[in-house]
Amino acid sequence: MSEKPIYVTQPYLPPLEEFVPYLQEIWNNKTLTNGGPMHQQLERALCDYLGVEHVALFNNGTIALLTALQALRVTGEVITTPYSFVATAHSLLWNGIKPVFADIDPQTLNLDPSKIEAAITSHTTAIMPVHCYGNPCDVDAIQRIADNYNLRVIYDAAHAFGVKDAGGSVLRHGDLSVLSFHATKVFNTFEGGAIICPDAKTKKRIDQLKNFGFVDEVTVVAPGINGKMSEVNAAFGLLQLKHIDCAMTRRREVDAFYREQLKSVRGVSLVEEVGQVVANYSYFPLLVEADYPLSRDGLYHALKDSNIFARRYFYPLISDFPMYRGMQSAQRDNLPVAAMVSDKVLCLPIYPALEDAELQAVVAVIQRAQGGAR
Ligand code: T4K
Repeated sequence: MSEKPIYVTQPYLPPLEEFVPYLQEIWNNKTLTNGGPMHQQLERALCDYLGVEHVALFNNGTIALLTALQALRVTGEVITTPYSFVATAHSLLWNGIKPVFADIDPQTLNLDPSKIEAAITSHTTAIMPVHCYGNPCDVDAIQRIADNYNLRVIYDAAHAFGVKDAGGSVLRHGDLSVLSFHATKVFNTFEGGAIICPDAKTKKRIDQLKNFGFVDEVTVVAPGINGKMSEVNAAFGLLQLKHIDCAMTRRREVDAFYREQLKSVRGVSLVEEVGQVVANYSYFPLLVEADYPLSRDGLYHALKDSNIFARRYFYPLISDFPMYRGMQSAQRDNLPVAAMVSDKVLCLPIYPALEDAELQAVVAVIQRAQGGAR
């Protein structure tokens, strides 16, 4: 039994005294929001760190998703995954777009390209895949489909901060990629998010949309929203960025420890990295199989009894929530892989401040149920 609770994640917080000079600067210049100096600095710093051309900061990932769809004037039907956080599909409904769910690939747990193609209708205008847990989608196959059918691609890249494939940042794929900087993410600004876009013209439209559609003091060109990131959030991002490599190193150690300890536990399978050259270790999902002595929920509760709060990301499937489950594409026989994975998945605690003894405690519960199997 762990003395203090161990949650699935814990935000990385640099020493408080390091944040004070940033606050002092904000207090001095009295610009609190609306694209101030911290906001501008963070956009530039993230372009450099991520290796992308344009970053538009947002107050959270969900508003960034809503705005990305508006920026590309997406309408009609969008093909997406049921195996994600509910914000992915909600961003479509909020825009009056019909989500069409397609099944996932059993290895990557991302949208299966062959299922995307089968879901296309005359109303389809875009695809919204998710790089789930930071594992890259099959971006080449998705782009081929998009090109063949003249569809837009907006990646929900909420989990994919810093992930690279052989060609560079995974965020360069598709028309737009959307990040979340929520407290629970690898890189956080308390709340926050961003749209990554390839050209200055699109960035300008996104910047207008996130500021009510204003172009200048008296001109509004679109029904925009308030999606701006405040100076305090941006300042925290600048500080966080100084520590990110260190935080990532510890995440990698945690991931390696779990993999080593759990590889020989019968009935537990791990999700392998696929396609990334640089991973971000944002989540540690495992699948509880039929030959493990406990059910997935049984293990979830056994961990809870030891003060360890693993999470069932992503259960239930988005397509099982009331506002989606009546849709034809939401039926379980259309989504057998997603349904199976959702019933087996459990995400273990992973964050930089996890101590070795805490890691041992997590693994011990999983091994104990196995009768100490090694
Ligand atoms: N797309 C995808 C694929 C996403 O995963 C998300 C967000 C979005 C879009 C939307 O992005 P944002 O609009 O959120 O920027 C959490 C997060 O709230 C959510 O951001 C995230 N995905 C989702 C996967 O997880 P909950 O309801 O599980 O969070 P909560 O409050 O239960 O937190 C989990 C654990 O983290 C807690 O048990 C303790 C720890 N925690 C949490 C917070 C908020 C802390 O230690 N400190 C904190 O401040 O949704």
